[in-house]
Amino acid sequence: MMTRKLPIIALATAPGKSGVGVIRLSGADIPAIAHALFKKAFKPRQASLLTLRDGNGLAIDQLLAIYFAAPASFTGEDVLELQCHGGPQLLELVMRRCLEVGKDWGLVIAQPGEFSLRAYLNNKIDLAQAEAIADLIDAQSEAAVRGAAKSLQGAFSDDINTLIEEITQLRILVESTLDFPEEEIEFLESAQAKERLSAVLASLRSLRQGAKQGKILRDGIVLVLAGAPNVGKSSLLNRLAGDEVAIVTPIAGTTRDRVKETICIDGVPLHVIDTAGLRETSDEVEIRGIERSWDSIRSADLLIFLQDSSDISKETTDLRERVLKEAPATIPILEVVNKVDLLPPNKSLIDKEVLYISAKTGVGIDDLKQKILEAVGWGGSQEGVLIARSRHLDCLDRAAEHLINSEKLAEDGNISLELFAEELRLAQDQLGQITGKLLPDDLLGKIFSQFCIGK
Ligand SMILES: Nc1nc2c(ncn2[C@@H]2O[C@H](COP(=O)(O)OP(=O)(O)O)[C@@H](O)[C@H]2O)c(=O)[nH]1
Ligand SMILES: [Mg+2]
Repeated sequence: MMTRKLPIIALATAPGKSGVGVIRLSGADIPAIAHALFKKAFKPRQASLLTLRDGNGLAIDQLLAIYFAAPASFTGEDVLELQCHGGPQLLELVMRRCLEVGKDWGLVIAQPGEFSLRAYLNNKIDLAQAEAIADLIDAQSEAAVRGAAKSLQGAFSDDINTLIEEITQLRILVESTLDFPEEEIEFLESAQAKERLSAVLASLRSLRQGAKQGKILRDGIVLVLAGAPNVGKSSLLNRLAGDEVAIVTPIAGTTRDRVKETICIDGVPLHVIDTAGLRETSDEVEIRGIERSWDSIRSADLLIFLQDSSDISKETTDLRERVLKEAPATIPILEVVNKVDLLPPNKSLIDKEVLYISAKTGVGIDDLKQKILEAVGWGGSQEGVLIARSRHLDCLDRAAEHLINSEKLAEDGNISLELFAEELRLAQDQLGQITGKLLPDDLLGKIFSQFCIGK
């Protein structure tokens, strides 16, 4: 069913100067608005070179206009696309003129994500695809672009739908047996319900693994560099970034505020935060900086605790304990010893748990990069990775829980088929939330409001 909605308008391209700026209109009465704007009837999918005039007949811009008739458009509604020249003032005037002319038909400025929302409501794309559009635009690396493009084409949704279909088949079997309670146990055996259930659970787990990789590609990883002053945190950031991002001096307390830089290792975005060295101090500014260091440690996805090879003293041992205590319990922590170039050449580096590097010479840095990727669970391959969000991971986890519950029920000799069927249904609901087939209303608003205007 198509929903007939008031017309909306928005700038579809980024604000600022550019060769071309695109303004899109979508909704009911678009042909009438287009006619009022240009005194011309449009044929669908044909570009027309036209002059847009203001109320006094003065030209505003010469532009290309393309009309798409519903349902063959991005939103599934009638759409008018205006390819104007890309000046901010000019685009503002075009918008104003359209709103003035479209007022009689209720033309309003679109809400963030409203074009995509309409496309979703009109079944042009499912929810995972709508999210993939936003992720494609926000993608921070080539791998993220490829993952989002695949999801947009429906690869992620297809996987989800296959799982839903398998669960549906199982439910049909179970529910058709509900009327014959004496045959319940035999049913489970004859229908190989347990085997089929384990197969579904295995596919779900492998999908979850791929989605976790996709989430890493989409959001990146917050990597915090922490340690005492002067151990070489800023030098390590610069080495990882391949650039002089942070100031490095031999003076302890040089870094007073967080320095943040996003780098990519094998296509994985890492938001590296260099922090002020942790120590007791009476310097007001440094105290603030150190408070921020602790805040960063508490919100890290991955922590590097850096020490100086020449100074593994009692204080750093105490500091290490404190840092380990403050960091979130679930995150990986890499213990790294810097400045190995200062060690005598015959000194053996015994501690297997510790990584030895030199931010100055670059020794051990490639190894450290690999350890970083391993620590965050990056599988090493971008093949087949589909972009995903925490929302998707949560749904997959809840679906797995319900499938595990039904597995447990199937283990039980006195299985209740009603409960078994109910757990399957709940698992299916969770999967349906990913593609938006079964979605609480409030969630829909939340998801699309995170889009920017014009999408
Ligand atoms: N020899 C040597 N010196 C280093 C190394 N890394 C950093 N330094 C020096 O140690 C001092 C403090 O470095 P910095 O990065 O500012 O440390 P931070 O206070 O932890 O940020 C500077 O003089 C750096 O040049 C290293 O790997 N080897
Ligand atoms: Mg520093």
